[in-house]
Amino acid sequence: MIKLLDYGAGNIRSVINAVKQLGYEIDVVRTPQEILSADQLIFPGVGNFGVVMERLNNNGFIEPLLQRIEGNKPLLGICVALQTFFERSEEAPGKKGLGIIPGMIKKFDHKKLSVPQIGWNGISFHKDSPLFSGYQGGKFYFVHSYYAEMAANTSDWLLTSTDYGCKFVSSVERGNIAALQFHPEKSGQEGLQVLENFLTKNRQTERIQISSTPKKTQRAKRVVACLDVRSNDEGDLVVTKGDQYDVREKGQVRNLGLPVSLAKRYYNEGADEITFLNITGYRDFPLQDQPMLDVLKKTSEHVFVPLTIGGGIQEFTDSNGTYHQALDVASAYFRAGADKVSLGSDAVYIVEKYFENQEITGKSSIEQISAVYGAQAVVISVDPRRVYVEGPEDTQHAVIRTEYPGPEGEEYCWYQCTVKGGREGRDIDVIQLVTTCELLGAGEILLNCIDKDGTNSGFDIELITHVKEAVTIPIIASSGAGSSRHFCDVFEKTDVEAALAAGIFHRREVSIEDVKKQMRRSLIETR
Ligand code: 1PR
Repeated sequence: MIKLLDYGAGNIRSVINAVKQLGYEIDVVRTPQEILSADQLIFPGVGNFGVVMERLNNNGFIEPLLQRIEGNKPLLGICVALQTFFERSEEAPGKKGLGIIPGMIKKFDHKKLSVPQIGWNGISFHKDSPLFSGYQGGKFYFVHSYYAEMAANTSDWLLTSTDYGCKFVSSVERGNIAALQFHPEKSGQEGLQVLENFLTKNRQTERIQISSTPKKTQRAKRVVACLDVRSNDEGDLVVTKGDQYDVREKGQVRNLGLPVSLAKRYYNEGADEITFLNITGYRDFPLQDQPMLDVLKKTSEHVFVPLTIGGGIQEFTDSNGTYHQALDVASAYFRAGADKVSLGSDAVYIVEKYFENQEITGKSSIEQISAVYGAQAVVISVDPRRVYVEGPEDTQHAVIRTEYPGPEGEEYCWYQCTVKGGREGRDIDVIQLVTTCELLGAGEILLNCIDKDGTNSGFDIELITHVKEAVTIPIIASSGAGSSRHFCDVFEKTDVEAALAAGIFHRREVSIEDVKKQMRRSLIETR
């Protein structure tokens, strides 16, 4: 009788899949009574504190949750669930939390570090717990903008802390009640072990060495594997890869493998995250026929690191005249197992509209998805291309002076945003795009570069530096990786949190293990 509390937000499939992978049956809680009767209850958390509390309240779940906690009946909270244990959150000041632990949830307010924290970080123990039996010292996957403060009044609950600019509470435990700020279901083998420890009734208590002063935890730079997916000419969904976005070779769509099996391979090789881009999504409405949803469902059964999906996340009226919001498409992807959705073309159109009207309507897909699922679930995939100019006075757009002059020896360029997979350039530059998307509630930037894509010549460090200076949300550098050294270059020369490659991994020229080995040799923290 393991139950999962479903209150309608976010990706619960991942938790279900992780529990099943461990060999247990799990069922979803549908009534308040089941909250009390379940032997073990998992309370997953994705999204906004206020939305979570509202949904718990509307479903009549608050009272039985409090009773269960009072009765010390096994419960494991994940992510926002940990935050709901507290009294209030800066994320939704008008909403009350469960109030089991005194205190307020605060927003990270850093000058130097990106917010949200998205990525792998360590934990430091403040007491023993069988929940971490077998722990080998690895990192866990965190994704949050808000955190529980370390305060004297949390001390009887405090299990581990983590550092991200400040020290915060990364897990709590008292008796049979525990909650984790990180996602065990997305933290590879180490995370599955924690879940298994919770589910195993006769837990072996194995003492963890606790240092008297908790040591500072180190966060890792992420290595992301990207799978560009589309139908080939035979109608099969394949992973493809372009040169500067041209995916055809001798007229045929390149076929570099099947999406689900490649994703599994990358998970086993140690990818910190996997991204699927449905590259023709802008023209084939994703909810019409559903192969990408199936790819996600199957992948999330075996892959326990974060999954991002992009392509075609935009509003749409289908052939029956039925209107679908972008939020509907995103919700379908989250239900199928995605942790984040990425918006490409639609983000450019939204920013164009914003510059036309200079108003924040709350109605764009970025704002809507962010309001329901949280900023960390909204990635903006940017497809920029260089436009060379003689000097800054030749354009209205944000220029850089480049070390790599244009065809006529031009020393300046700006980065033009494109839509429809690079097929159409628009009058928006990359800085306008990323700053407006951040303002509207996006949580991360996937920064491609058409000039570099598929060239194996290294990341466009100039572009990445230009964008990194403009936003505070995390950036995934993409396009051009040709060697392990290129990953070290981008991490040494810029402050990006993650770097992504496609071609070199698909063609087995470089493995993810190779990249991580090289990073460790260069003293760059990895998972
Ligand atoms: O516009 O919201 O429908 O989203 C479409 C998505 O599909 C966008 O994220 C866009 O980047 C992507 N896309 C569209 N056409 C292509 C194409 O290649 N013809 N792929 C495409 C973009 C770029 C990267 C690639 C890196 C690394 N792919 O994701 O994986 O450049 O490659 P490399 O390591 O081999 O250099 P919408």
